Amino acid sequence: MLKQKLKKDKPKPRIIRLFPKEFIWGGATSAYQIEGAYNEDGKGESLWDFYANHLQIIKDGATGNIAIDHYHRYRDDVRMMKGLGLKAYRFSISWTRILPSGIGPVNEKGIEFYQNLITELLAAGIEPIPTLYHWDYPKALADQSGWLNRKSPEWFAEYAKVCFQAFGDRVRTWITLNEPWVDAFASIYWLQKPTVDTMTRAVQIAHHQILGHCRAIAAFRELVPDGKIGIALSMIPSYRATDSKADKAAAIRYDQFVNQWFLEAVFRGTYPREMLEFYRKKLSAPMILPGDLELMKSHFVDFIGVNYYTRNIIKASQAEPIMELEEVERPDLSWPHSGEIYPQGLLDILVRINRDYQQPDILITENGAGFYDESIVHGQIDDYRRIDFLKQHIKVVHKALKKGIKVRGYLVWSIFDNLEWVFGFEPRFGIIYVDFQTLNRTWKQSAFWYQKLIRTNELIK
Ligand code: GCO
Repeated sequence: MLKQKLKKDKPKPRIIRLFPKEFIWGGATSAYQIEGAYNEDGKGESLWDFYANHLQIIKDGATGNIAIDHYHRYRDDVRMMKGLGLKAYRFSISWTRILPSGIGPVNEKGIEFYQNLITELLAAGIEPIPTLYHWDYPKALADQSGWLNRKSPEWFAEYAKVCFQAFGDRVRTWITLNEPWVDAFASIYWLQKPTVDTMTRAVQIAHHQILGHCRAIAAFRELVPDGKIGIALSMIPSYRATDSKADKAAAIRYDQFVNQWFLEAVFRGTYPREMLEFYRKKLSAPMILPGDLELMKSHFVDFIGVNYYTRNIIKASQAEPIMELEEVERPDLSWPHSGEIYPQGLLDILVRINRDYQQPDILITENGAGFYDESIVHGQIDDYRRIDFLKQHIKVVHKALKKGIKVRGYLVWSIFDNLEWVFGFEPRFGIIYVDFQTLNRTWKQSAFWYQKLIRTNELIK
């Protein structure tokens, strides 16, 4: 009896996971999703400006014209980041703020905005980590077939050079592209339809993006010789639905389609052979010209950015005759927005990258959860579901560190609620709540939680 009572009163042991002193806690955003000021100070039109304003492809006709007005509020926003204790901030540079037509004349006002932002960040002790391209492609170049144009890698490198020259003396860590797979392929599902034609184009676009990435790295080595550069890839580990041979093959192919294609390109300068054959048979793409593979083989990343949200469960299917691409079994997608909560998938991906590509430096460049039903109640936003999500994934990061995997940092997506592409302003991903009418910012409970995690450097469960 007494024994039992004692047992009951005993506080549960607290499991404390300590992170290395130099671990980089941070947050991420992207230009189109937060900046607004879509036509101010000489900024040129981007494809997303065009989609939103002329094609109304975003839910409820929403646009990024104002977004969360970060362009005018960046000082306050950085102050909040400082309050959170962030060590790093990943943002993206709007290509058409710098080069309104994509190539050609530089817009000094655009340069000035990012100089000011970088100054604020450095003064706040926050490392700036810019992404050069987070999907807001210059409309003027899109009119010349965009990434489909054989010149597009060169265009991207020209823009990258301008950025390296302008900011390279103060910015050490860079990211070339955000999620080329999503940009090239997922956008087909959002904006068009998968057909032989659209898929053929997507494969070619993905190839040109990789070439652009390599050319940017080439320029980087010259202009910012002591900096580090990487790419942010959407990693979606794929698991077979059953043990059948067909499902197994389908899961492997899906993995090559989404993950391995890009991993091989940036680490080994090549593409997975089977996938290449598959594409060639179905689509007669990609067209790889002499010199392309040589370029890919001479410019590798210094680190890999992993964007992780969820996994896919794959079963073989006749459902999509175009690609005979596998069917993705999606669990309830309504909660959270980003899919099933599956932290093990993050560990699996980290273990695999570590094993297959000589233990590279890894930065978690995005991880987070979006919800549709958050609101302020009595001045508070109790987003316990997000806290739980973050805890589960950060726990996995700690596990990876214990295995010796070189995860250098973790950037939560996102610091602020923002414009979630075609889904508009409905799903909220921020640890800071934004009232989209007044644009007021309010810390959610997850922000307080994250602040404490950063301050103590320990995850307590
Ligand atoms: C991404 C996108 C982000 C999204 C986030 C949530 O890189 O996947 O860059 O812009 O907002 O992923 O879906």
